[in-house]
Amino acid sequence: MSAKSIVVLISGSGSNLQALLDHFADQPDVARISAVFSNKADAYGLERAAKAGVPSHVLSHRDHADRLSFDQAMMAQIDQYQPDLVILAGFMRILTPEFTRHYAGRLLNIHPSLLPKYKGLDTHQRALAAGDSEHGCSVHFVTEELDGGPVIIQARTDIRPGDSADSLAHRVHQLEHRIYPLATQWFVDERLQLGAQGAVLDNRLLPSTGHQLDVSSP
Ligand code: NHR
Ligand code: GAR
Repeated sequence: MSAKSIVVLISGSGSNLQALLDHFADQPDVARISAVFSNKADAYGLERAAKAGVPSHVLSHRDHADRLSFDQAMMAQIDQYQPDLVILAGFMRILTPEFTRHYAGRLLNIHPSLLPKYKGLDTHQRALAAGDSEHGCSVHFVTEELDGGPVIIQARTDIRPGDSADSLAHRVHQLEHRIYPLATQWFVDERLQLGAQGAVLDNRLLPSTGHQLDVSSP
C-alpha cells in the first residue's frame, strides 16, 4: 500500500502540526504530511512546514467574496495533493457544508474541550467560569455541525486551584500533542472509520465521548 497523503490546515502556532510531523517522520511508507494550508500569512506553523520540507499555501478568506468561494478555492488546491485525510489543527474558519461533505469521513479536528461541552471558542475560560473540576480535549470527525461530529478520543486533566485560562491551555496542549497523532495513526492504519452511527475503531462503535486516553495529568 502506498503512503497515505495527509493535508493539514492551520491558522496559528501549529504545535499540533509539529506533533504530527514528528510522529510520522519515521514512517514515510505509512503516511506523510503532503501539504500545509493556512488562512493566515503570519501563522508560525508555516515555518514549521518549511523546516520539515513540506509545501505550504496561504489562502486568505479576505480575498474571497464569501465562505463558499473561499472553501471552493481551498478544495481545489487541497485536492492537488489527493489527500486520504485532511486535518484541522488550530484552523479557525468555520467550513461550509460543501467542504465538510466533500471530505466526509476523512476530515478530523482537535477541539480544546471535553465535547459535547464548550463547542466554539474560548473553551478554557468557559470551563473555568463554570467551576468545572476537569477539562481536556477531543479529536472528532468533522461534519457540518460545528464541533458536533462523532468524537474519536478525549484526554482530560483536573482543574486545579489557581488555574488560569493560560495554565489550562498549556496542559491541554500537552494532551492534544498525544491524542492527535494517536487518532491519526489509527486512521492511516485503517483501524478508524466514520460509520453511520458514529466513530468506529477496530470494528467497534466508540461511545459518544470517544476513547478515553488513560494518562495521569502532565
Ligand atoms: N467547520 C465545520 N463545518 N464543522 C466543524 O466541526 C469545524 C469547522 C471549522 C473549524 C474547528 C473549531 C474548533 O475546534 C472547526 C470545526 C473556528 C470557529 C469560529 O467561530 C469555531 C470553531 C472552530 C473553529 N470561527 C470564526 C468564523 O467566523 C472566526 C474566528 C477567528 O477567526 O478568530 O469562522 O473550535
Ligand atoms: C489548539 O489548542 C486547538 O485545540 C485549538 O487551537 C489550538 C491550536 O494550537 N483549536 C481551536 O480552538 C479551533 N477553533 P496549535 O496551532 O499550536 O496547534
